[in-house]
Amino acid sequence: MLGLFMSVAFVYSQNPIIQTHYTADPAPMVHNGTVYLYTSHDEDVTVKNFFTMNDWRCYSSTDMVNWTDHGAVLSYKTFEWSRGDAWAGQCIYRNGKFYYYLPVNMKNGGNAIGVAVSDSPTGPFKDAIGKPLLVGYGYIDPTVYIDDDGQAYLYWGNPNLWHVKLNENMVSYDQNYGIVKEDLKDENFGYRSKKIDNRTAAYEEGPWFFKRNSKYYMLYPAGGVPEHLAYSTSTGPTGPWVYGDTIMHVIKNHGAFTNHPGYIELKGQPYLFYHDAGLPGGGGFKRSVCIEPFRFRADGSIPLITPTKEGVVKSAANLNPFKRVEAETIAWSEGVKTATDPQTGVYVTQIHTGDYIKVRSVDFGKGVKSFTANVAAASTGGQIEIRIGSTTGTLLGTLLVKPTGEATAWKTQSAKVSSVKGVHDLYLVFGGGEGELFNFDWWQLNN
Ligand code: FUB
Repeated sequence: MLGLFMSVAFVYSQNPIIQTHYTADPAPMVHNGTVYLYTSHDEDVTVKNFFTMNDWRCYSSTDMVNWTDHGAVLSYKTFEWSRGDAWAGQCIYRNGKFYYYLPVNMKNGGNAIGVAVSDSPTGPFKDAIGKPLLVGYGYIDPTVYIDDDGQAYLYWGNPNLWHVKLNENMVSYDQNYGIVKEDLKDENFGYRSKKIDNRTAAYEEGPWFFKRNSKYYMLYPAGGVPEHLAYSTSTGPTGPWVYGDTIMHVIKNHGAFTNHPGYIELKGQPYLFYHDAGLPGGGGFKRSVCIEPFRFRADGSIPLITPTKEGVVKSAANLNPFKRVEAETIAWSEGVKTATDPQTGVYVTQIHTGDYIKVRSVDFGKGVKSFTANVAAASTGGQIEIRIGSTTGTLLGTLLVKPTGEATAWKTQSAKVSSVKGVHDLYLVFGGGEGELFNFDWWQLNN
């Protein structure tokens, strides 16, 4: 009954955009037309009623509605000098490498920012310098931006806001320029109505720095907790900052007392990324990333953005189902989780009867003849119904998933499907007996 209620409630949902894990602190990056979304990760089991965060995950999309899970791309253990607390970071591309700036706690308990590097946006990442890049109390939540003249800036901090000029190698900073601390005044970072700990201005943490049309923007959670999102602008990369306005009010759902902004523009459409606690079981330590498209005003100011369940309504591209589509490419799912296997990478698991995956804007072209899936089932097996429009929409065909002997003994299996043309939302609806049915690696349609 609860399942039925959830299905009805979520038919039109796109937010939160990831349903297989709790995700927080979105850090989107556009690289060669693909959006890579880096997130921190709230564990399913919260320890000592506090942030329980061990690794960072990556998802990608070319259409802003279907997100492919690349799994955990690094953990706090990547930094040998860290003891945990994998909080909010940001990744950026320069000179053929991806630099990922991440806050963790050191083995002695102090805050530090590390930098990891990879040749690929989806990792593996390794510690770039084998030691912290920056160490200091409140040194969390780094945001990085490379200006048009090639100078890179790293801002960070709670409850203060600091910045450095990164050197071109991206793994050290200009020691002569030093570490600059902002003077947090109301006119720069908003009026703080909740006066705690001698904090001034509304700025709290989680800055997101970018430039658009020669204006520099700083988005940030503000006000103390529960946090709203606000922004400031500047004519230069190092200020002076002028307070803009609130861009998202406090989200009143299930106690997400933090928020965290991320921003990209794709195909001329600006998107605000943030987090709430909107998944079942969600809360302050079980958050979920969401997206809202928006428009800047003509003067470059940012309007108030309302958090919605619909999120991105118009996909930025159609999905081609005639080449391998990862099962973990998902617009919406219920019941399933993802896991990683050394042979096949990320796959969909914990599949039970009634669970489903929705894939949006699938272009069936001039028609389709069969459906192939790479699956593994220790003993039980089950079935995948291939439907369009909804979980009870037109049934194109059913793949009977036969046991393959082991939970990760992958085999392709196929079924005939009745033809359909044009663009549709595809639903893969799972069925069978009791318990876990099978694991699911990828699928494709054949014509
Ligand atoms: O996710 C842990 C912390 O909560 C982040 O570092 C902050 O920005 C807040 O979202």
